[in-house]
Amino acid sequence: MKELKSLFQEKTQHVQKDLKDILKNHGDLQVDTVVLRQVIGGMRGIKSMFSETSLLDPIDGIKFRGYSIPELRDSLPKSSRGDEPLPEGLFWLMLTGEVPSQSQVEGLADDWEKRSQVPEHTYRMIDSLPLDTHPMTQFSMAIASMQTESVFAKKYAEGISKMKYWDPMYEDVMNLIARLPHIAAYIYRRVYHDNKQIKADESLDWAANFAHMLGNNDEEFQDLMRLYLTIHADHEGGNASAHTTHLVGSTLSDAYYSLSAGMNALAGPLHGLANQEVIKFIFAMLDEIGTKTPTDEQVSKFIHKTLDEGRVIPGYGHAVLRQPDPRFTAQKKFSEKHLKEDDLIQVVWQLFRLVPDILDGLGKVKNPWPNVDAHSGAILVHYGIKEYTFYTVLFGVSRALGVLSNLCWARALGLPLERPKSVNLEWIKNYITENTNS
Ligand code: AMX
Repeated sequence: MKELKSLFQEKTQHVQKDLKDILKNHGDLQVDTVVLRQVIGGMRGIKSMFSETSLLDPIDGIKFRGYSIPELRDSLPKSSRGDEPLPEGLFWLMLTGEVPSQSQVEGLADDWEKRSQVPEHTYRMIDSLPLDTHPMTQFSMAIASMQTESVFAKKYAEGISKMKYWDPMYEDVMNLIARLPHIAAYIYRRVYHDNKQIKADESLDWAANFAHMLGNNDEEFQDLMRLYLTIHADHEGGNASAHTTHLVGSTLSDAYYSLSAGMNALAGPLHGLANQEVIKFIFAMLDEIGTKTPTDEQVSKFIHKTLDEGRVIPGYGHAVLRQPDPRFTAQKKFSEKHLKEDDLIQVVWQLFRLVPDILDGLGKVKNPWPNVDAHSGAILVHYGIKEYTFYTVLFGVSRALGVLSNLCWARALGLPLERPKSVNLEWIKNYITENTNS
């Protein structure tokens, strides 16, 4: 169907040109409470979602129920074997707005441990996929495959009152969170370690047990996982994975469908997949330059070459942030404490010194600073997790904490079906004619 394809391409060129002109000449034209630039430009900054768990400030970064990342590191309960906050505590905080006690997080970890049995058919489904299926595909499909277990779907079919939706949603959410590390570790061991699976250690906390099932019992790595699973958990409601989970949930789809959809959004390279793209970018750069310790000049040249090829610098930029991401800073602090001498970590810091000025020089990038994904890969490589196609799954296990607590809230508050209004080119042109002198 060559004719259809070329016709389509021709049509897109016209609309592209029209939209570009409209943005240039009428981008600031008010449409209801927003401007045309926001209608066409990915809804940037439109306040149109309600989300209790966290709030993102362009300068200060993410605050979870009012707590910044440094404050979380001080306030949340910790394991007796580490310095980093327990993600169980962050989940409790996001769900209730209260910092839990040590015994409350231990109780939550016990509860998740009891709920952690993954249905057999999920393992069989994963096993049926080709080994080279991207781990995010395996992860998303595994989550969807557990939908057979949904308490919400069962209760809905029985005719539950809408006042009670939150209760089966809470049960689904708790069951899902309990099982995610098991599925993720299973995929990791299946794909990269000859399917040699490692049994859970019930004595460990949620993150440390995950580290253990991945195959690393180093206490420093377990602490990294506590930090990692805490800082990636939430970034208010409008980011693509949170928004997708919320949108799908708003149709009263259960937590399994909703999270699986959210993970598909996380799998995009402009979102969570950027963590694998960053390390790929660094490896390609070191490979091309032929050294582990490149000069600033060599690095700058590679960055310019990447931009000249029409590609983005992964790990840099953000739709909301306008400062270095505090999640990047938290990982930098961890690395300054534990991994200062690591060559790859030095390259991450070298990029941090060089990339922002280069991006600024383009004159169009609104935020030239590193985001969360700029740092994580190099740390994981240090602890032996070198298989970067797995990185976004790690992000996903953490992101589930935020988006699933939001799902509980959405059902508890009876938040409605999401249904924004879209408009077409003809509508926009008529609107401009009716509302301007042109
Ligand atoms: N490298 C090169 N160009 C970049 C850039 C980067 N890191 N960040 C933004 N730009 C470009 C955009 O592509 C856009 O170019 P265009 O006008 O030719 O289309 C222009 O600068 C303006 O973009 P923006 O308003 O500054 O950013 P945005 O809100 O549209 O996009 C983001 C935000 C994150 C998608 C973008 O910065 C990007 O592509 N970064 C690299 C990928 C990445 O690191 N993603 C992870 C984000 C965090 C996460 O979700 N995990």
